[in-house]
Amino acid sequence: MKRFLAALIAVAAGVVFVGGAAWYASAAGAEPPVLVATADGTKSTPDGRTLPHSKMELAVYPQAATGPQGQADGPDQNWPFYSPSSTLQVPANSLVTVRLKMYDGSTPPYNPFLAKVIGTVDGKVRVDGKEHKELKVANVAHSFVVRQFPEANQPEFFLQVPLHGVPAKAKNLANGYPAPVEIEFTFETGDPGSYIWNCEVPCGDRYQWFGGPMSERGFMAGTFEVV
Ligand SMILES: [Cu+2]
Repeated sequence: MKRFLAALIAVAAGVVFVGGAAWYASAAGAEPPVLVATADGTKSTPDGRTLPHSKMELAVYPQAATGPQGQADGPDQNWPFYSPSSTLQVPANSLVTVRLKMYDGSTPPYNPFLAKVIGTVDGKVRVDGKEHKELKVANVAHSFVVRQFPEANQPEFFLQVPLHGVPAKAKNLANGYPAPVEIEFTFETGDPGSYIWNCEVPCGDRYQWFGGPMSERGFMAGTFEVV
């Protein structure tokens, strides 16, 4: 019986170890394939400089379960996510225009600061063609916030763009989603550096809705390389 117990304990310890390793690997977050901004000629800044221009197409979906690609194997099928990737790469010393289709409804942030646009080239975000310096808190669905690693010794870079949600009453189309809100913003990059981005509104789960997808690459967090 003693030997049986010892064997049982050894097996249990093995299960805990392997499970723990798998948990750690998933917590570390698999890095989705890199999405590189595509070159698109040149563009003028509001202060009259002409810089190389590139563009990037993104979308935010409310649920991985019905998502179009990639995220079907995510840790939770009800998590909202950025598509087609959360691993982003943009060129240095350039203007970059992001066009984002928002398919999710609003999750208002707890603080109106998070509804302000900071760091775009004109201080604005375009929502279905209309320009805004900030959004009504109640309309914010997610946000795109790029920032430093705390210990970083590299060019300062900060960008905060609140993303307008689809109206609560919007009806789903045949593809299972409402017509998306078309969001556009342009920012200027400096010298090369490695940054991270997060959504900063409480769209997740667990404690105060800042867990789950909020800390998972492939969902509401990722890397942002300026090269
Ligand atoms: Cu979010």
